[in-house]
Amino acid sequence: MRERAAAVLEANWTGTSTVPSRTLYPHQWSWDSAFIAVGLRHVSPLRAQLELETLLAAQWGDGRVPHIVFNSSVPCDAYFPGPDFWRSTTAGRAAGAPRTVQTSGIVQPPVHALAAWLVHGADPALSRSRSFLSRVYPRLAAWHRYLLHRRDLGGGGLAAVVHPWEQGMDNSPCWDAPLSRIAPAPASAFRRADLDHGAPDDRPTHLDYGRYVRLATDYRDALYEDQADVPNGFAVEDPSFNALLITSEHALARIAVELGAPTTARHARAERLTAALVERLWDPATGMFFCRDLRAPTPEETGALIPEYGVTGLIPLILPTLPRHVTTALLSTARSPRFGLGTPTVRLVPSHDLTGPSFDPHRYWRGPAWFNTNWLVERGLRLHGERAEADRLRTAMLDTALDTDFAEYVDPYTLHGRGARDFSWSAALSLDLLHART
Ligand code: 9WN
Repeated sequence: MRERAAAVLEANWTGTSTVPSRTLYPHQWSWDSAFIAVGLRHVSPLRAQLELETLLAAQWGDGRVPHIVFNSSVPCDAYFPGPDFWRSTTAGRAAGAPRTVQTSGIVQPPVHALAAWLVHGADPALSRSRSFLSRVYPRLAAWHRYLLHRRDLGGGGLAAVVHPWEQGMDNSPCWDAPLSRIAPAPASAFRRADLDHGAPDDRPTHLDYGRYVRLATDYRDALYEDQADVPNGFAVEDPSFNALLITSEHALARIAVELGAPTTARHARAERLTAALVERLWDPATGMFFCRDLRAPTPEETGALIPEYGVTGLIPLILPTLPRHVTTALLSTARSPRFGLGTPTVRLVPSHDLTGPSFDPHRYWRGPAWFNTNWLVERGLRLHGERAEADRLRTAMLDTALDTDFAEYVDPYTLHGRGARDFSWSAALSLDLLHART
C-alpha cells in the first residue's frame, strides 16, 4: 500500500509540486497541495515543504492564495478554464497577482497552515535547517488576514466564498439555490476539457458549467475586487471552509510558538471564529451546520440558511473547542440514515444526504464519497474520542483506496471508483492513515 501510494505521488510530481491528476487536473491546485503535503511528509518531508512553498510563492499581494497555479509547459487547452481565461497578470494586477506565474483569481479552502504544521513535525530538524516555518508563516498569516478581512462579506466574522469552486465541492446541492439565480454563460462561449477524460454522468452538468463561467467571468471583469454587495452575485458562508480556517488558525498559533512569535491573538481569533461559526451556521433544531446564502432574496440582511445536508456540515467535527452539545448532536446526524456513519451498508461518508432528492451516487459532489472529507471526519471522530468508529472509517478508506487504484471519488454504497484514478490526495491521505493515529 505504502509503495503504491508513494508511486502515485512520484508519478504526479512535476519537480516543484504535485498535480492532482495527470489527465484531468494537470496544474497545481491549492487545497489539493495541502492534503498532498500531509501525506507526502511521510515519504519525503523535503518535497512536502516544496509543495507548500511553490503554492505560496504564487500568492497575490492582497494575500489570496490562488486555487490553481498554472504550469506554463502544459498546453493551454489541457484544462478549462486555463490561464487565458483568468488573465491573472492583467486582470489581477490591482490585487497584486504575481507577474512571473499565471494563476486563477479565486481561492480554495485554507488547509495550508494545518498542512505546514504537520509537515514541520515530520522532520523538525530539516524544517529548521531550511527555515521552512519562518518563511511560510508571514504568507500564511497574510492569507488568513485576506480571508478574515476581505471576505467577511456577511459582516458576522466568517469568510465567504464567491464561487462554488472556492469551497471545493463544486456541484454540491448546497449551491443549487444560490446558483439558480445566476444567468449561465452560453455553451458556445467555452469548451470543457474535463469531458475529454471524465464520464459526463460523473461530472457537473453543462448548466452548472455555464453558471461557473458566468460567475468567474464577472469576478475577473471586476478585477477580482471583493465587494460586500454585488448584485446577482454568489456569496455563501460555508461550514467546512470556515472550520478549516479555524483549524489552520490553531495551527498558526502552534507555528507562532515554535517561532517565538506572539500567540495570544491567534488563540482568541480561533475562539471567536468558532463562536461565529456556531452562531451563524449551526441549526440546533436539526443538529446540523448549514451554508448561509448571503444573497438570498429575503428581507433580512444576514441571508438565509440553505437546508441541504452536505458533508460540509459535518466537517466542523475537526474543531477542538466546539460546544459539547453541538458535537453530540452532530455525531448523531452523521450516524443517521442521511450519512450512514458506522452502518454496514455505507462504509464511507457520502458527500451528500443519502435520503435527499438530490442525492446521486455517481455525480461528483452530489453523493459520492471522497477521501479528503472522510479523512477530515476520521480526524474529527478521533479528536472527540470516538476511536472505534474512527478505526472502522480508516480501514474502509484504506481498503477502498487500494481496490480502486486511488480513485478520485467512489459510489458510497458499492465503493466502486469514479472519476480519475491515481488521484493524488487519495494516495497522500492513505499514506497518512497508514501512520500512527493519535
Ligand atoms: C475546479 C482538483 C480539483 C479539486 C476540487 C474538485 C475539482 C476543479 C474541476 O478538482 O475541481 O477547481 O475542474 O472540477 O471539485 O475540489 O480541488 O483536484
